[in-house]
Amino acid sequence: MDGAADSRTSVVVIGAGPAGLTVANVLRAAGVDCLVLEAESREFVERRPRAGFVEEWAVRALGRHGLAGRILERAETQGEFEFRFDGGRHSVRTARLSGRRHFVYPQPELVTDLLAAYADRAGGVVRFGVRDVRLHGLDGPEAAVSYRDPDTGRRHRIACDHIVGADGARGVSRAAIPEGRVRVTRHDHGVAWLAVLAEAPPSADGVVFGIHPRGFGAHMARSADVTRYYLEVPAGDRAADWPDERVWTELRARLAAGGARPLREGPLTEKTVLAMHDYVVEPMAYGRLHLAGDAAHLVAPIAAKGMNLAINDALLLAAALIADHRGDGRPLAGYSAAALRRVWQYLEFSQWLSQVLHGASSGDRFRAGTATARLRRLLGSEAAAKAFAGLYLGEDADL
Ligand code: RFL
Repeated sequence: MDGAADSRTSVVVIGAGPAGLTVANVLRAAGVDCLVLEAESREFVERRPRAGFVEEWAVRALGRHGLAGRILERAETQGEFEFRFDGGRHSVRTARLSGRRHFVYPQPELVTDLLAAYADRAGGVVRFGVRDVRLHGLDGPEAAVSYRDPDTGRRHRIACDHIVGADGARGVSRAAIPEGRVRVTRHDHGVAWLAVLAEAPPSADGVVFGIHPRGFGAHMARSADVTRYYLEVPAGDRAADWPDERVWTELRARLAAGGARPLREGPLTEKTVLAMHDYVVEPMAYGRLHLAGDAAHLVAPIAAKGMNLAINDALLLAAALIADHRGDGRPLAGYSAAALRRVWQYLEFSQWLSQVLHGASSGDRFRAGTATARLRRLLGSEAAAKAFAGLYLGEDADL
């Protein structure tokens, strides 16, 4: 749409996920005007099930902005996990090895907290249910975002200095960048995972990775009465191919080990097949548009990194936008390079873990053999275990 803007703000944030809401909170606290546009309703984004692990550095960083109160109050922390293979159980004590822990905090809880802080306590504006969002003037002197109001059908146009594209993997921001101005690198792990949520208490204390010739299987404690499970499934399978009984049969087989508690079963409330692939957009910015979170990079949820990267991007970007607002454009110019350092570290770690988890079921003797060698090194060498724990907990971002 062309034509005059009906309002103006400094920053328009597209997407009310962890990335967009973190940026909006930090900007508002610093007195930088902003507005959030979200395609879904508030109820929907506050319930969408997804991530569950927040790394300790991310909790501390949110805490410095007053955004971690409820996490620190309510989240359980985990300091070890278990590999199961060849019928044996092998614990990796990540907290002892790295000095840090994972916080178990479901993504909808974090989104609810961030919305409460921004919209309810700080009086920030979020327009929910917006339709047909379009970006304008990305490489000109002033940008704008337009959208259709869901109730009136009227188009609105908001002029702004900067746009934060935090609209996830399927948003419109990335697609607004003209062809050839950014490089998109893709990687396919060649497998899919069936992600399920069971209305059942956990059957182990924390995370269990089952490595099995039939395919990888995982158990992740979420709360006293909800457990997340993953099953490696052939690429192209649909959720409908996996009735509940088939899921439990495979989980029992892949997570079996001497001395392990039997799985506590319950109704499966969510079943989604996730293709395990990654992409990275470089640079993460074009003109007045700055991408953050899954809009800029998708990391297959193999190592539970995506939401942590979204938070890292958001904090770097918010600080850079605040500096720009105060007349120093250098941090904004360096935002993409700074954010990409952690992105590539996490992609590399996810790929490493993917090879360990999927080697046994690959049907390839070389991949299976090297995966076992990695596992044995990790379990047998304190130095290898420490390096692993550091990456698992996300410390080595500045390498
Ligand atoms: P989000 O959360 O997708 O939010 C984007 C928001 O933008 C809205 N939107 C639009 N709004 C306006 N106009 C448009 N045209 C729009 N198009 C979309 C969407 O409705 C949404 O509200 O992206 P963000 O903020 O970048 O956050 C990224 C994380 O959501 C993602 O990386 C994680 O969920 C990944 N992930 C995990 N990450 C972790 O760090 N730890 C984990 O344990 C973990 N587990 C997971 C995961 C992702 C999973 N799935 C479903 C892919 C487990 C699963 C199963």
